[in-house]
Amino acid sequence: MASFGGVAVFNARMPLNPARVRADFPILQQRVRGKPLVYLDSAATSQKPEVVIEAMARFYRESNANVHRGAYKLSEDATAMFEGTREKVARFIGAPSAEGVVYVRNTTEAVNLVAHGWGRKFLKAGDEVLLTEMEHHSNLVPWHLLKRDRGIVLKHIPINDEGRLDLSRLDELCTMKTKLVALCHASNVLGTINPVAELAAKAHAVGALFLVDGAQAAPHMKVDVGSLGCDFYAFSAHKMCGPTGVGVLWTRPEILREMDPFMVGGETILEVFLDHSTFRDPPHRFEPGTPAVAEVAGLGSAIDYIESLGLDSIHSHEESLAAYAQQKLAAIPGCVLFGPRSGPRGGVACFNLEPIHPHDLATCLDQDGVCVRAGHHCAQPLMRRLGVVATARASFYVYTSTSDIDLMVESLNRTREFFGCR
Ligand code: C6P
Repeated sequence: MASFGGVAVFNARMPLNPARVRADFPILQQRVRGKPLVYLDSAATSQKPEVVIEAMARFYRESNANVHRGAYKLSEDATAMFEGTREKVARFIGAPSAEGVVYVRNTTEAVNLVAHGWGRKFLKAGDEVLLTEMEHHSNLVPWHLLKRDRGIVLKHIPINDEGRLDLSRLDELCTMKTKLVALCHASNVLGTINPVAELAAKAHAVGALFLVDGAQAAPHMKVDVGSLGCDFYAFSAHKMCGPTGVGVLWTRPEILREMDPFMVGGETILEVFLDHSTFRDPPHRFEPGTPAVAEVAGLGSAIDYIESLGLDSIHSHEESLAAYAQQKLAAIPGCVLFGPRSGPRGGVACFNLEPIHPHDLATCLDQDGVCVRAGHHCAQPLMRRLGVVATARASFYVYTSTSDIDLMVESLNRTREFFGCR
């Protein structure tokens, strides 16, 4: 919880004060090459507030034990925290119960779990999976393997030049042959926020299930899987102030009960004989081996922290930052911006500064303590659609301020001078 003198200072309706929020993040207090750290790569991973770091350290100092195994108090306490956090996660995404909440390592593992546990069991040759042109590789490659192994057909909703989904051919693309529609809630490259509820209704109208990759949405806006109409919702703790190594796949329990486990062994089973085994009910059937217990403690603390700031406040803070960044970047000669310039969007500004290669840009910005990502952002098909091999990307979170963006822009201008750009 963000607190000053132990008192919570933000709520859902208050605008964020990034300078105060920044004080909660020990890593942001440091200087890099003698300059204040300007961290603009939160879409890759967010920084962690002291409360989250402390929750994990406290778990190891005071409560460390394996879960679901020990008949002693330490293990019972660890199990209570682990299962209590599962309920907190369910509340966080508006799920009616914790039964559908499976702890995984990250969003990538979550999508793979759906492809293996549901796709391999229920999809057959000729069945169609509808994706989009703006997907992260995590929501493309698992389906490529099912195309290879099961003969499923992949279709893709194109994007328009603004960087939003072009839904004009949706009736052609989403038909009775479609068994799953799977897309990102928010793009990690364009910042586009997709019309998830509308697409869920369309998917369900043709009898398809609906998967949402929420990696770039759950940390930044209020998610309600019920009103969005999701059957699967995936996200990673490390992008929402939590630790690496834990993520969530939420699945509508009726579907989860029918899915096959993807990895099996200890924890997933009811009874094991020498030649066969029987499996536990969800969610435990899908959580093999010793889980990331301390990381789950960190995830619980991260949810408390971002809820104390207010998801609505976080979203409007980032929307204003994105608009500010686009305006400042557009004023730099040679700057090409990608992604929607108006309407709902997330806290991402993707750009190139011609003729400088984005990797060179990122290296020069680093000299000024400014961290941005450069590359294809694990979205190669989208890069091809944009006609580039790579871009630079600045991405924002609760601790980002307009002065961080100003420092990036100053550094970009110095970089232009260094490269002799006119
Ligand atoms: N995008 C980025 O810099 P993992 O790595 O499993 O926690 O998240 C994968 C993932 C899935 N979907 C979307 C939309 C994402 O943005 C990401 C992660 C990072 O953009 C790392 S490539």
